[in-house]
Amino acid sequence: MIKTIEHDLIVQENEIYQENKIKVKSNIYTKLMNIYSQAMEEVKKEIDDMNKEYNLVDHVKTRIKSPKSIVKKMRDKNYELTYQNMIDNINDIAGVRIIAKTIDDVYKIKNIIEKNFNVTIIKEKDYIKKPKKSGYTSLHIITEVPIKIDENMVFVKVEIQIRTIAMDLWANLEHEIKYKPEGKISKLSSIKLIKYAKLLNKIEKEMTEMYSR
Ligand code: 0O2
Repeated sequence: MIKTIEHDLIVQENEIYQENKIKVKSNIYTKLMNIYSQAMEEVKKEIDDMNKEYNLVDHVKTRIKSPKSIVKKMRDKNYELTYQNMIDNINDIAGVRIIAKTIDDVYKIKNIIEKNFNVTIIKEKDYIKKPKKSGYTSLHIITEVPIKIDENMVFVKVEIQIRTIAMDLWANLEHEIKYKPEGKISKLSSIKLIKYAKLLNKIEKEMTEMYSR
């Protein structure tokens, strides 16, 4: 039987009905996050199994989005802070980042996920073919992972970001630079960051050609 995550929880917890507003210190919030963690772990297991067979992955990172980041994202996107809005619209509460060695491997990994994993891809954003204005490159897929809770099957969203080591280096440094305590970065720094992203991409492509020859 297909149900959304919140259905069972609404039945179990009157609390969600009382106000419907997210309360990060409530049981309902903890339960929801546990379900997201379970889904994330399922994906991680499948990646480990895939890697035993294909050896395409350099390393994997997983994280559950912090309450602060969830609330910030909802505010930025102008969503009222309800559980329903969070479940429906915040796709990266459970996040898995796969770091691959080459751009070709990024797409091989995506194809294996699509064909072999027990997940459904519901959205794909290819920031490798079409980088973001900031210079950011990565392949994002939003998946739905079936999780059994009691006797019911629920489908839980997990965002998988697949990128190369070079793309990951840029994204991590850029993130640190952008969120420095001094606040907003200058126009010049933004331009430099775009330039470095392009340079790294060029170096990566040329080195990959040598490597695949
Ligand atoms: P954090 O700290 O990584 O959790 P969606 O609602 O799914 O359609 P979404 O999530 O609003 O779309 O946007 P997007 O751009 O597809 O994906 C957002 C995530 O991609 C970010 O998550 C980052 O992880 C990464 N990302 C996107 N753009 C950039 C960028 O310019 N620089 C860096 N370093 N990372 C980027 P969060 O929630 O912002 O943060």
